[in-house]
Amino acid sequence: MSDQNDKVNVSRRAMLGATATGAIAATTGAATGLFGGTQPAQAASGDFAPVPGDLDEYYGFWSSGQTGEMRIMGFPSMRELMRVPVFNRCSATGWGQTNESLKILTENLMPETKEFLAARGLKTYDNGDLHHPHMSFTDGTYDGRYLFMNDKANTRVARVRCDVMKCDKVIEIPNAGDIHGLRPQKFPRTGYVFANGEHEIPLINNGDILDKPEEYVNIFTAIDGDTMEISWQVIVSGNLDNCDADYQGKYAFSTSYNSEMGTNLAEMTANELDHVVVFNIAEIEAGVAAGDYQELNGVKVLDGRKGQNKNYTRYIPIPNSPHGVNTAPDKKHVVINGKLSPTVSVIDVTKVDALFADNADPRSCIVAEPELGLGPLHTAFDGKGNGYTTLFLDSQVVKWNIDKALRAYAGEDVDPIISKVDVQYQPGHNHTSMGETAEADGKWLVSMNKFSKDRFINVGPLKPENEQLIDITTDDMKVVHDGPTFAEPHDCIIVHRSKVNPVSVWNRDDPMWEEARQQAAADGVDLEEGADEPIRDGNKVRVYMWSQAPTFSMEKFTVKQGDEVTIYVTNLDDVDDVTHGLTISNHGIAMEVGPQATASVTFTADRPGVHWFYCQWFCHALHMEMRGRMFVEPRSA
Ligand code: K7E
Ligand code: CUA
Repeated sequence: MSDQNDKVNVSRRAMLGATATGAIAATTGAATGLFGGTQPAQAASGDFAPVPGDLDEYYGFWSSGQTGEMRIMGFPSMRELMRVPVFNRCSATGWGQTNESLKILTENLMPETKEFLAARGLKTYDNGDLHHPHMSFTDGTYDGRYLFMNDKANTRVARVRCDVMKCDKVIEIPNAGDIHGLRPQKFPRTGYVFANGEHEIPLINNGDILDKPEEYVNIFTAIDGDTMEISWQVIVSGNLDNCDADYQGKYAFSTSYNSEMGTNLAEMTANELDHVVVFNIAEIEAGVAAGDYQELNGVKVLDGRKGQNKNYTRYIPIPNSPHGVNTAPDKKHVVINGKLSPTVSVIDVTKVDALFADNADPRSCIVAEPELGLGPLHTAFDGKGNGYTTLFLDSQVVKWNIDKALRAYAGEDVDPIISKVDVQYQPGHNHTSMGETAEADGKWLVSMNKFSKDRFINVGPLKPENEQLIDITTDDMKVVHDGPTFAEPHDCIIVHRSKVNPVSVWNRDDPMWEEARQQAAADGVDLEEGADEPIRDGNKVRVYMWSQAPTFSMEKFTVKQGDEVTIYVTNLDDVDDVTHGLTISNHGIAMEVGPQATASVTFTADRPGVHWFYCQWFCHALHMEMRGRMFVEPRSA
């Protein structure tokens, strides 16, 4: 451990120590260091090893935090297979630059956002903070249609199509402040995608209210997963962190670590008890139908704050600053992870009805509250009645039995903890194979650790994180693999490969390039035939090319300085793996063109001279020769 690391640890310890409750202090004692425990020897298991040519049993869909993309991993080998740009700008694929991607990224931005960006010469944001990727459900399990994900940085939610593994919708969420927790409805289907606004802001955030936190609110949003339109929003008391839905289709649950509505650390952590908000979906839908809402930025906003005497929400007190919410595959229990409290709180969803129907004591639905260790953040499940909870401060994962926790809470002398394993280090999310569905299979757990510390050779001050693969088929969990990752996967899901069936070649009728199709038709051009010469329309010039390894249909074309040029490339190759690209030298332009896809890019040709365009996806023995010239005639000529 270097001095520098020691300093980081000390300041983190001091920070958390200063805010910890008495409950934590009592259980930590002096013995538990932040990096306590010894490292286990690496188990020699052949199961996970990436044998060349072997295919993985699962898809892992990984977030990437502040990188803004989604990643596809082979699991359990933990080989990174693909990066899917979503909120980020991608140099390889042209995401954020092609007309097709810009349409998706801009069509659902609010008018004032577009104005704000335009003033800075931007069409869309080129950063994002993607925390939570989740697949659409049908009847309590993954259905392979879509993946949904949040952008905490710029208050957006996106959808990725699982047939082509490309993003097809990005929406900005009005009224809410910075979307964090996101989960799809599990039953009967998705259905709704629930999204939590984490950061408190005025409901109408136009500058009239500034430093008056008492007038700030937080917003819970339900999005229609089929149309990606916002169905409704609910104003809540306190902030919103993570959420999950039940298997009955009745409720969604969101944690609030800032029930205090504080604006600094001391205020946010002041109360011993924060809460979980329960959203009653049928009651909210009835409220919408009855017109009990205000319309703000085109969205129906209901008031679910405490003291409204409405049946939209209930607030369940939970010990200090709860973070993760995880619904168990038994379809009955929801685990709330305490973070500053060493406990998790287990909700029985069948007891939640009484909170709404009879105004029962909100805590009456809590059926267990086992003390598991320091800094519980997230819980995963094996489908065999056990939970696996990450302990951030202890740098451990704890395996515990739900039934034993219920019995202990009822007064029986039984210890719910089965075993603990050290992880390296500081775990946040964890996830089990199929673990957030009714088909949790209890084979694998991945622990997503925020620090890698001494696990890899030094790459400078910015270190990778470390994701550890854990065999959970036996009671003692075995760490079998370390996997470094770049900034910063928060969360992942592990989906059996039978649930996902992507295509290898695009369908020519795909809606992705509908605008290109329409423009070509207007120009009398068949996208697959291309045009021999650029088509001029005032100072707008359209170039239609096809690509087929190793040639483009045009070896040269001429435009005039100042022209607004759009180049359409249709890839006629229709075999797996033969992706082409189009890069225009010294223009900052590059895009991917998948097999049978059409892609387009628009730019102003303002550099007179000879500029080569070339294919940047290695496609053929003569890939280097796959290039042509763009002549830009000077304005004076
Ligand atoms: Cu990092 Cu899910 Cu954003 Cu917990 S969240 S760790
Ligand atoms: Cu086409 Cu390289």
